[in-house]
Order: sequence, then structure tokens, then C-alpha cells
Amino acid sequence: MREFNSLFYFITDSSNYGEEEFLKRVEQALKGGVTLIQLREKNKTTREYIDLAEKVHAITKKYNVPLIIDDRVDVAQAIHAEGVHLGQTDMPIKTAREILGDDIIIGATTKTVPQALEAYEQGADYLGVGAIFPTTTKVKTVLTSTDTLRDICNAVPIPVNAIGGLNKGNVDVLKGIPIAGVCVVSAVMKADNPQTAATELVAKIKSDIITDIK
Ligand code: TZP
Ligand code: MG
Repeated sequence: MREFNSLFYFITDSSNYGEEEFLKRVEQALKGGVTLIQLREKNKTTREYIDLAEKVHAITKKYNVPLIIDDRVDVAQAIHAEGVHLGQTDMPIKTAREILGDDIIIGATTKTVPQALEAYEQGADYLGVGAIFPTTTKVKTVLTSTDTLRDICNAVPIPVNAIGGLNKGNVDVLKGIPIAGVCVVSAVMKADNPQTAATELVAKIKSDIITDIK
């Protein structure tokens, strides 16, 4: 499996931006210290998704940050992405692992301990758990308690990331929970300056939340 560090996992949302501005913001986020990045597109055709993914991949390679494609195993394969992220209604992890082999990062969204165990047993490399707080990003989700987040962290030996409504003003709620990292969309994507926002958030996570590693 490829090496990755999910400490500060930025998930994109291109919906409010033209392509040039979107790509600029992605690059700014990378400059700010994002350690893992996901391209998350819900309304693009397959061709549009591949086209944008290729452009994003050209940028992420410059920063040596693995690119994860949301939902679509075929798009991940088409652009030779480093990984794919699958939810509970996407392709089963087991099937994706069979198709993609061992060198591709596979992430899974899980909201309960049984879902987490299943994803791990089927070959997931990391888990995203949330939403911890209500989110303004377009997503069908329900809230997940920090108790459940902690239970999931303790149930599986793979990295677990918290997601949902997280920003530098509220990540303290994660203190003491053995997560591997934090996922954000809006806190970076919609920031006045994505680079500054990323820099501040990664510093906060390293100093206050995940203090024992990297
Ligand atoms: N899954 C659970 S919450 C969420 C996803 C994809 C969106 C998180 O976005 P934000 O803007 O960081 O709340
Ligand atoms: Mg999905």
C-alpha cells in the first residue's frame, strides 16, 4: 500500500468556483500544508470528472501529496490517482480492492463500529467518520457523536479521520480521541485565503489535537 498521512486531509468542492479559481485554491491549500487531498465531485459527467482530476493531479504531484478520488473507482484508475474514497452506497471495499490491487489507497466512510470493522476487514486503509458537527457542504449525512468516533478509533487498527463542520474554532472537541487526522472542506475551500487557513489549521492540529506523531 502507498504511504500516506491523513493528519490534515483537505476535501475539495468546486461547486462555487470557476475552474481557474478552483485550481488556484487547491494549490494554495497544498502550499499551506495539506497532507492528503480528495477530489469530491457530485455533479460532473464522467468525462468532466476525469478532466478535472487530471488537472488536480498535475498540481498534487508537485507537492507529493496523494490524490484520492471520491466515489469513482473508474475515475481513480483512469487518472492513476493514488486512492479512492468510498461511502456506504458506493462500490463495496472488497470489490474495489479486488479491482485496484494493494498499491492504491482505499478510504471508507463509516458511522458505526460494525461499519468500521466491515470496511477494515474488506481492506480499507483509512476511515472517515462524521459528521461531527452540522455541515454546510452538500452531503447526505447525520451527526456522529465523539463517543462513537472514539469507539471506532479503538475498534480498528487503521487511521481514522474526523469529518464534518470542523474548523480551527471547534477542533478542540477532538482532543484526547485517538484519531489520525482531521478532514475539512469549507474551512479551507471557502476561506478568504486557503493557504493561510490551511497553515493555521495544520498548526493547531499538530499543537493541540494530534501531538504524538509526525
Ligand atoms: N461527510 C461527512 S460531513 C462531510 C462529508 C463529505 C462534509 C464536510 O464538509 P465541511 O465543509 O468540512 O463541513
Ligand atoms: Mg461516496
